[in-house]
Formats: sequence, structure tokens, C-alpha cells
Amino acid sequence: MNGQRRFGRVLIANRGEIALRIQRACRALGLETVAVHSEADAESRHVRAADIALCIGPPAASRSYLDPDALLLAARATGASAIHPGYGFLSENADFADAVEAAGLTFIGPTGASIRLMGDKITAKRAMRAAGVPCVPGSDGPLPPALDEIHALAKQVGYPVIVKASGGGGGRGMRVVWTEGDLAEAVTLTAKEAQQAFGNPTLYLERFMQKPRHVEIQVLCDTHGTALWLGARDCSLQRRHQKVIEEAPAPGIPPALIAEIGESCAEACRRIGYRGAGTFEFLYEDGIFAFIEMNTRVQVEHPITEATTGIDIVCAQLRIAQGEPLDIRQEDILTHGHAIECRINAEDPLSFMPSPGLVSRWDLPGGAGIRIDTHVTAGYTVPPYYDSLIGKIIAHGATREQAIARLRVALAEMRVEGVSTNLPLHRDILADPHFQAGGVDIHYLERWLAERVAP
Ligand code: MV4
Repeated sequence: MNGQRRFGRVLIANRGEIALRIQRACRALGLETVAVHSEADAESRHVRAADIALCIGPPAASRSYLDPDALLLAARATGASAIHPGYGFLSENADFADAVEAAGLTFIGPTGASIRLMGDKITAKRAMRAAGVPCVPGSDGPLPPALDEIHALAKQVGYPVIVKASGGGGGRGMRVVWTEGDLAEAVTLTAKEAQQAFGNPTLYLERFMQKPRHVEIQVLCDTHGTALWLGARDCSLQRRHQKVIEEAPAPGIPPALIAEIGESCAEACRRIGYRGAGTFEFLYEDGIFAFIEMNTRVQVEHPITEATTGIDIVCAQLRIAQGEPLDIRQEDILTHGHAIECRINAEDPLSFMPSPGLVSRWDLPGGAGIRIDTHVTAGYTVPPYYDSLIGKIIAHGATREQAIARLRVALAEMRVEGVSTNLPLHRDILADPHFQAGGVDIHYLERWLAERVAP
């Protein structure tokens, strides 16, 4: 079962900066790459740089990057032995992971069963609780059918509560309830929305944490029983559930507490037989960690963990999928300094409307401790069909202050023309004293933006 098999060719079922990132990792391991692309991405950098490139459909993601049949056909046609899904698109689709394996290929990620377990937020929470991961207090399962039982439960958990859809996640399908009188309507509405959005009206309930930080733990697990945690990331700076700036480690949280939580995550992975890279999402408030969800893919912000641990997470994903044992021990994983990532989006810095089009100028910063992950070059056209992420600046320093200083120099150096970007927003946030102090909560950015546009 766990025999090692080297991939000849890896098909990368993604686009943009992450497709290029995965391609580089493949190349570093001596693996050939297959780029698949939509008609809109034919001129893209990862397409040009691939060993083999194949157009799999029209611009709409549903007819290209999200089309399982097109991807499997492309893998067969090009002789790929494995598929790396990247993030987004089909990366957390359990049926796709199963279909890849059923076709005799390797899905570079966890099993379909693991993805399914974590995709259902109720089963995910149950599994994590059973394994000793601290969770937000709540219903510990689906809401009971009778309204008076739901009321009793909410009273017991304590108001305010948050009603969430088991099929939701990432901010979709949830509603905060401040008082008993609003509970019944919230349950009815959220169930209706969940049925429409996820085809599943099942709900659960949690105590609503009012000013938490979003702190996540990166894990890496092989198929030989080794599970490691790679430290924490603070992703509290978000707008409408889209992360804007992330940093590692999470400032101000005692390393011993991170270690305790990290160890519980690794133990949970061993218990469920998790394989590959994964992220445990927690809310952190008043010194307490509470698990909310697990992501079963590589994340956009993985480079800050790579910077602080020195571990190449995408290479590790590939090697794990080839059946290799992890050759690092937990005690050898140390956090070196501090890393911060700014996500560069092609969007209006004030209205946040997407800003696709021709990038006429693209001057990148550089220098000590600066990493840029991007697929963009001058002359590239940002298509209107996909996510507006066009690059990431990652700054690493010996201290948080040094990382901030390096990032501010990099942001000042960078020049983009032709499309609007959120670079001005990043420059402003990096100058903000509260950001500089560290440890702002998940609502900070939206409050800051609301105050900024006011006179
Ligand atoms: C919560 C919460 C407060 N209390 N759960 C939003 C995204 C999804 N991953 C879970 N989310 C939240 N769950 C309890 N019990 C607040 C949020 C939340 C949030 C979480 C992380 C980052 C940004 C957020 C913005 C609004 C709400």
C-alpha cells in the first residue's frame, strides 16, 4: 500500500501563481509537468514553462479548471501519473479525489474520505474533539429537530450564539443570534439558505466569539504514520472572508501554547490517518484556542510558514504523495524569525472592484528577505474570469519589526501600471500603529476601512 513510486509527470490542475509554484517544486524534484489551461490562459507563464501544455476548455472555470472529466482526459492523454490540485477549484472536492484515484492516478492531497470528513463541518468538529483538539463550545452535532430543544441548547451554550451550516465553511452559511427572540427565525433562514447553497439544510450551533483572532496551524503528514505541525499563522486581517495580510508566527501568543495546540493537531492527524498538507483553523480569544474548520489543501499563505520553518511545503506534498517518509522530526522544526505576506490583487484599492486588463508595467521589489510569488510579467493580461490574486510579496526577517521594515521597502519599490491593485491599501495598513503593535482581531480591517472612508 505505502510503496514508493516516483511520478514521471505531474498534471497541475490549476492556474496563476500557484500553478507556477507547484511547477517549480516538481522541477526541483526532477518531475515533468503538465500544464492544463483554459482558452483565456493560453499565454500564461506556467503554460509556456511546462513540459507539456494542454487547453482543456473555454474561459469559464466550470468548463475548464472545474471540469473533472476534462482534467482526467488530459492526464490520460499526456501520460501524467499524478494530479496536484493547488488551492481553490477542485482541491477540496472529495469526489474528484476519488475519481483521480479510481482512474489509477495519484491525487496529491489527502484521501477522498478525509476531504469528505473535513468538508462536513459537523463531522470535522466531532473528529477533532474526539482527538483532543479544543473546539468552540456548541451543539456537538446537528441541531435537534424540535424548536424547544434548539432553544434549550442555545440557552445552555449561552448567547450570543452563531448558527452554522454543516455544508458551509469559509464564511458561507452562518448567522449570529444575539437574543433568544431571534433564534427561531435565524434557524429557519440559515437552513433554507444552506439547502439552496449546499443542498444540505443541516445546521449546528456554537457560542459566538466576539473579538477573536484567526490563528491557523499548518500540518504535514506522510503515509507512514508521521504527523508534524509547522507552527502557527495569524490571518486575522481579512475583508469579507478574504485574507489580505498573513503572518507567521502569530504575534504575542506563547510558543508553549502553540506547541500544545500543534501537538493536538498532529495527534488528530495520526488518529484519522490524514496524509499530505493541511491547516487547522482556530479562533483565538482571551488566551484560548477553539477549532472551527480544517482545510485539506495547500493554502495561499503557505510561503510564510516555508520562510519561518525552512520547509518546502509543496515539495513535501509531492514527496509524501510518492510514498516517501518525512525525513524531519518534530524537535528539528524551529521557528526562525518572522514572515509576513501581502496578497496583491488586481482590484480598485477603494471600491475593491476587480480590475482586469493589460499590465503595462510590473516592476518587482527585491532584496534580503523578500520573496515574490507571481505568474505576472509586464505585458500580461489579467483575465476577468478568475480570482483577482496576481501575486504575493513575502517578507522574512529576524524579528517582526524587521519583516515589517523589509515589507514596507518592498511595497514602496513595487510599480504596477495598467491595472489597479491593492498596493496602496497594503502600504497604509503597514503604516498603521495597531497593525504594527500586532494581534488585531478578525474585525479590525473592516472597522479600519469603514473609518478610513468617513470624513
Ligand atoms: C465564528 C466566529 C465567531 N464565533 N465562529 C467565519 C469564517 C468561518 N471559517 C468561520 N467564521 C467565523 N466563525 C464562532 N463560534 C467568527 C467567524 C468570523 C471570522 C472568522 C475568521 C476570520 C474572519 C471572520 C470574519 C467574520 C466572522
